[in-house]
Amino acid sequence: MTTDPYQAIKELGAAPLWQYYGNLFPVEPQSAAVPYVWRYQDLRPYMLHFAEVLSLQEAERRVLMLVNPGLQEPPATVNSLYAGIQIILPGETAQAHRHTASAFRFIIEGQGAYTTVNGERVDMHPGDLLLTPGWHWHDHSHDGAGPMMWLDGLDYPLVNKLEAGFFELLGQRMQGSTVPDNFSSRKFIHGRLSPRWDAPGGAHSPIGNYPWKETEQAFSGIADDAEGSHTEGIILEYTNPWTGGSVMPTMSCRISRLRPGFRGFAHQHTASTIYHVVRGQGESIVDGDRLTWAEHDTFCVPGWARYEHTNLSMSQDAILFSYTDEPVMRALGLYRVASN
Ligand code: 1HN
Repeated sequence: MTTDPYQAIKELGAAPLWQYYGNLFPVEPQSAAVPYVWRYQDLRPYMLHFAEVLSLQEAERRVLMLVNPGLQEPPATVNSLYAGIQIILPGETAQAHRHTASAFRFIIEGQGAYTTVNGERVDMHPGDLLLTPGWHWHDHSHDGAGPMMWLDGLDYPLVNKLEAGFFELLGQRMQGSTVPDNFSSRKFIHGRLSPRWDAPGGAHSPIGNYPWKETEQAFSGIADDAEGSHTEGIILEYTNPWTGGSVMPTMSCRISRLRPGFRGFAHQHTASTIYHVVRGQGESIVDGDRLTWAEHDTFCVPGWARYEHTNLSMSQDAILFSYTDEPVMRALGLYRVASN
């Protein structure tokens, strides 16, 4: 053989597995994402700045992406999921589009804005969770006073890795309203009694808005001394009424209450998680990094990172909204936990 056989097989589109084994088959996952906190009080002035200098005619959406330092290109917050903070001003509209990536909004501050999802106008209030399942038309409007800000969550990093991303503009800026406002939330308002006149749905929840006032009621109905989770406190999952499972096939959305002084057990799982602080202050130790957090901050726990949460207040609850790709991991038989 005259030529280098390694060079020759490379030119033939082949590679020696023995040189790749360790990287392709690590003993355990090592996420490219790093533990990180995005501080709302630091980002908020820039949200207001861009609201002043950039119109929604120029930007499809006015959003600051929360980019993990380990996942810059393409930008993502954890391996499979994305978080961003969006701002819309009174009188503005964000034009109608749809994509196969699923999305939700968790409302941070403001009043008077709404989104229209497949013809249903859905109002926004702080603490509400609004769903935009994949391939649903959505546009945003603001008829109130003052800026409105929310956290966007999407699964596009996963959808794009699966090469299943499609995007389409409606062709007119805003959708018409085709059903009564907030129709789906009122239709499914009672979690244990679902309408049976429609054919039961499937993969995603039919509910446009899970209002904060119901979330609060759910917490107030649970005894203060309820055991809760040793790692996440009193954690509730927003459910799809058709299945009892996660609100969307790729993302489970949750809300948890860490009682004053709560100190969670250390824990790790293959699912990646993004947390958003509704209120309170605390710290999470994630793979040895101490992430301190306060109201409206967002932080991440990459897959297989070992983490523990602490509520640093001895008198106030800490309330954490979170979303995770756990449904994907479970569906694929890849969900694993370790807690020693
Ligand atoms: C999107 O469509 C919205 O509709 C927000 O408000 C953030 C981030 C990436 C891709 C699409 C929205 C997004 C997004």
